[in-house]
Amino acid sequence: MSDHVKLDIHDGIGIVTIDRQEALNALDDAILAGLEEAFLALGRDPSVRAVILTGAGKAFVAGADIKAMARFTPVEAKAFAQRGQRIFTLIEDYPHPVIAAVNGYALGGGCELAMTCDIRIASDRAKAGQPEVNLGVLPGFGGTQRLARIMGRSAAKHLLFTGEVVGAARGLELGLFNEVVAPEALMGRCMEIAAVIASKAPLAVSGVKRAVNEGTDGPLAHGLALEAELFSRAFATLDQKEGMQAFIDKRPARFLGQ
Ligand code: DAK
Repeated sequence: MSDHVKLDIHDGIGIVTIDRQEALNALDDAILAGLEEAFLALGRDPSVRAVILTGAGKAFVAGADIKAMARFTPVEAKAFAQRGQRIFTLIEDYPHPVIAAVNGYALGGGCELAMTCDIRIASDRAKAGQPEVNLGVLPGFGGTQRLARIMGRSAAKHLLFTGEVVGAARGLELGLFNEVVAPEALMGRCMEIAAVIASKAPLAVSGVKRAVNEGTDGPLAHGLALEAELFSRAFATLDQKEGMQAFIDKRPARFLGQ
């Protein structure tokens, strides 16, 4: 694994930590490569049921690396954006839930990274926003798209046009964060949520993620058709038989992910 991206896996929960504290975890090529490597490794490990993505130190991620970007030609900028978008999509499409533990600054590419995750739990010290307009650019890792989908176009445009950075409480009001907790409680709370998810039927949870991600941006009829298809596939799994038999037997279910 990359020097700046660590992956730990325990009890079905993967923890990915971005650790480049001297630059507040700013995203450079090495971190993008490390994130790709980590999520490909998670994808190969059948024991993993949920992932937590966080940053070391006082930042989640303070953005794409401005010092590296400052020298980009338009061609290099496009290649960087396409590479970042490909890796961010890999995280968004990872079949199990990904929880962002937003421990501090989540700015620009950092806010965009948190938005690829399914759930965002923030420390009360977190600060988030898309300040790219201060630098003469616009978001390049999906910020205009995902922010608007999460909080609505109007609230998203306000943040995107002004570059305003919001604190945890405002982020919660806007729907960017699911919960805000004390800094010392952040990882514990994320582990708690991940453990609940890990105890459920994994293929059913993956089906839910896919139905929401792929089904909610188009017409309702399309989303309902996708849900019906995924619902029917669940009846070809051992976990459906186990889950329903366990209910009838009045005992806890033991899910195998099959
Ligand atoms: N890039 C590089 N270095 C960064 C950085 C960043 N985004 N953020 C912080 N650092 C570095 C600082 O330069 C400093 O390094 P030294 O000077 O010590 O060498 C170190 O981290 C500590 O930062 P500060 O001294 O500034 O720490 P403070 O606590 O005083 O301030 C801060 C924290 C987060 C308020 C401040 O560092 C800050 O404003 N950082 C920049 C935040 C920001 O503007 N983020 C958005 C970046 S733009 C695209 C693809 C992607 C993107 C756009 C286009 N295409 C290819 C089209 C994405 C763009 C972005 O993410």
